[in-house]
Amino acid sequence: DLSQIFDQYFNSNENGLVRLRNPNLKSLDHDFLYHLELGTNDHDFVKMFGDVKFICTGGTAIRMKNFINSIEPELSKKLKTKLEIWQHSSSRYSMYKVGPVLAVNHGIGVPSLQILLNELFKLMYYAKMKNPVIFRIGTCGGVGITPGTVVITNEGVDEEINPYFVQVVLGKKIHLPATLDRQLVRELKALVNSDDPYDTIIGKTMCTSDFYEGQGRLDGAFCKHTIADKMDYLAKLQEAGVVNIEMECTAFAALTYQAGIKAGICCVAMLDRFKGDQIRTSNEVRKQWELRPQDIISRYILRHL
Ligand code: DUR
Repeated sequence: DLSQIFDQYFNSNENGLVRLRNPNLKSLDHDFLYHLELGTNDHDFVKMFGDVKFICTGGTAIRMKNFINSIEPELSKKLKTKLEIWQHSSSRYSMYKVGPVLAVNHGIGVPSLQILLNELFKLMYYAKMKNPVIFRIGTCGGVGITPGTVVITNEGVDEEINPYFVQVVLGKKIHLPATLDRQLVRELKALVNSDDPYDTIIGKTMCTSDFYEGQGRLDGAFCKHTIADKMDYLAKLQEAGVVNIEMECTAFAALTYQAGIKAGICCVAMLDRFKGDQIRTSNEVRKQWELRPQDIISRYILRHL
C-alpha cells in the first residue's frame, strides 16, 4: 500500500532511504511511471529492484547496455553466481539490470534527464532501495584539456558560472544548489590506476541547454558571435575552474542532492573546445574513450559490493 510506504520514507534519508518531498504522493492509490512504462499496480518494484545498490545513467541506451554486459562477468565472479541480465525498454528510455546494478539511459539534456530522475527516484523509493549510489557517465567537450581525458565533476555550474540549477515552477525561478558528494569525488579519483593510458582530473563542469550556440560553437545552423567572443568565453570559464561542458550536470547534481542520494558524474572529453567545435575523432577511438568513465564506475562498484 503506497500510503504506508510513504509514511515510512517521506522526508527522510535516514536509514539510507530516498527522500521524496511531495506530500501529494501519499494520496495516490497507484503510481504509473509513464515514461518508463512501469506502474506500482502491475509491477512489484520491491521484487524487481529492491536489491539495487548502484544506478548508472548516461545519454544513450547502447552505452548502458554495453556497461551492463561488460560488468556482468566480473559481478558474477565476485558474487559467485551466474547473474542474469534483465532489460526493459519504454518508447523513451531503456533500462538494464544485473544483480545490484541498474543502468538507464537519460537522453540528451536537462528536460530528458529531469523527467527520468523524477520517475527513477519514485521507482527507487517504491522499491525500498537502501543507500543507492547513482552515477552519470557521459561525454563532454573539454575546456583546455587533452581529448580523451576523463573528468570527475566536483561542482556543476550554469552558463553564467553560477553553482546552481534553475528550475521554473509556476512561472517562478527556484535555485537549487548543484552540489555533489565531495567524498565520492575523492573516492572516484582514487580508483585511477597509474597505468591508465589517459588522465583523470577533477574540476567544475558547465551545463548548457544547447550543444551549438549555447556552448559557444561556431558551426551550428546559427551563429551570432565571433571566434574571438568564443575564445574569451572559454577563457573566462577556464579562469573559474571549469574544465568541461555538457548538458546535464547541474540538474543531475541538484536533483540527487535534493533527494538525498549520493551521486557522481564522470565524463570523457571528446575534444578541446579551444581547438575546435567539430568532433572528428574516428568511431573506433570514440568508442574506446567512452569506455573510460565506465571503467572507473565499474571499479567503484566492484570495490563496494
Ligand atoms: N556533450 C556536449 N558537448 C560536447 C560533447 C558532448 O554537450 O562538446 C554531451 C552532452 C550531451 C551530448 O548529452 O553529449 C551531446 O552530444
